[in-house]
Amino acid sequence: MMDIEKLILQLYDIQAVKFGKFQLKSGISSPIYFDLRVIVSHPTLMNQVSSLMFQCSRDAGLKYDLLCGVPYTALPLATVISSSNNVPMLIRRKEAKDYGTKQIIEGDYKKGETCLVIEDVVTSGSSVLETVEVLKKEGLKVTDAIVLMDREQGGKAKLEELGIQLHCVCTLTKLLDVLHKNGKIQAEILQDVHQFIRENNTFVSPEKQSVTSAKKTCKELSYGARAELVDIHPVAAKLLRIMEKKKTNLCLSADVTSSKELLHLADTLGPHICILKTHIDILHDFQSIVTSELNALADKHEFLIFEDRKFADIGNTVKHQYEEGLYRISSWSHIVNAHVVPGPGVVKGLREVGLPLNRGCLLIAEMSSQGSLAVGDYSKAAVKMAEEYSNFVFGFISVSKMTNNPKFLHMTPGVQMQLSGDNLGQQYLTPEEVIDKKRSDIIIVGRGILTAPGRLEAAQAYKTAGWEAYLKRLTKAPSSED
Ligand code: S5P
Repeated sequence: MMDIEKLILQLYDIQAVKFGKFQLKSGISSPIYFDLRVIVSHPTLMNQVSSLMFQCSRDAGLKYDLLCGVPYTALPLATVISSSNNVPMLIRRKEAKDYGTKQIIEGDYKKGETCLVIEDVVTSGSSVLETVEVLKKEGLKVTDAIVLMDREQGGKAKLEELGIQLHCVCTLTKLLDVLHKNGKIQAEILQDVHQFIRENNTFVSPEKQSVTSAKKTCKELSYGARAELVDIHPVAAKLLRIMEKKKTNLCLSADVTSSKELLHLADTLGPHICILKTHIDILHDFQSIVTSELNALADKHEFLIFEDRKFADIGNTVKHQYEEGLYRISSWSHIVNAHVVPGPGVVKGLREVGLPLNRGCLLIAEMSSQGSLAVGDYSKAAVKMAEEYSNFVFGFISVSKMTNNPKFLHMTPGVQMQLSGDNLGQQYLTPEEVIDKKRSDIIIVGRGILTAPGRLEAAQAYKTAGWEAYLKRLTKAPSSED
């Protein structure tokens, strides 16, 4: 069998490990990057890696009935281990096609059987954990995971705390030593990577948490930094840049019924907002000129337009509702939103129209109104759907932060500084509660501004309150993303 040193040199040769400047999923810039997907193009190496991983499980004396790879990179690794060693395997689907009804685990198993998890790289351990949770939900026992490369950034400790032993074929320290010894990387790179690993440990044990939280160096990303993430949606990037530049996280909910008043609001409050949200169907005097004038004002004052249409029908219907009819929403509105109740078809239908026009969509994960049914598993399904369709969906309407993935934006309605609700079920939170405590990104304010004696002054006050809450959050919140 191949030794670890040879394995490391081969991984380097096929560029499965790279040095430079790479943006990770969390937005953090890393001097090292693993792309172990390329192993599939090197079958001999694939066999060798798989046999090293199997050997690792033997050395640890593990007993298990089944294997399951963390999708997707570890799937072929698990397959080779399974077929070469005659161990049955399971496939975990990353996304159940229609929520709730489709099997999330494929393959035969009995409740109470033990499943070994296979993974390619571990950073914080959260991807392994996700698979562990799914397996456990199906009644399987999971106590161990085998990983090819441990980045030594806290994943092992986190998994251990949750009852999963992580066994690794290779550590980052070993990899760096071998590459340096063989003249593949210079001392400077070696130091850089070591420093990065030291400073970016993702795991803090509960006992240490209170001591270290005060001196954590790893802060939450600013709006501006999030705009530069490699996988950010173009509409989200534009919006985040506007927010950073204009120092505003205020979306005006311009719920007025006259076109003249709507355009006046857009022109006078435009300098203070990042988004103007419309309900175009409440205008009693709609004409298509209104939307072209709105677009001109959006360019003039640099804000985006969000038609709050809340699409909620089958894909084919919403496609027509978005593109055609009296309002031709897709032609002028940068952002729209949709309920997830019809299932993914609603997003697919909207995406067919919106994607070619560079539009973006928000999913309604939670609602501000009393007795809302958008809670629990429903809200979680909205997050999954957003992840699956993230080339079109870039965020959520929600009361609080739904995901730590910084590429998704959270927008929260039901914001007022004075009242706690209205007589029709609306419930209000203050800008500080929404941005600082609930960690949402954008406050959506309607009547808090529209019914104020001075709309301009009120908009300025909400802008300031929202921005101050954001600055407060930035200075204190550590990042918990993978
Ligand atoms: O859950 C929600 C989602 C939305 S988009 N609750 C809401 O209130 N909204 C919208 O936000 C609602 O349609 C309205 O346009 C705005 C809130 O208005 P306000 O006057 O209560 O601030």
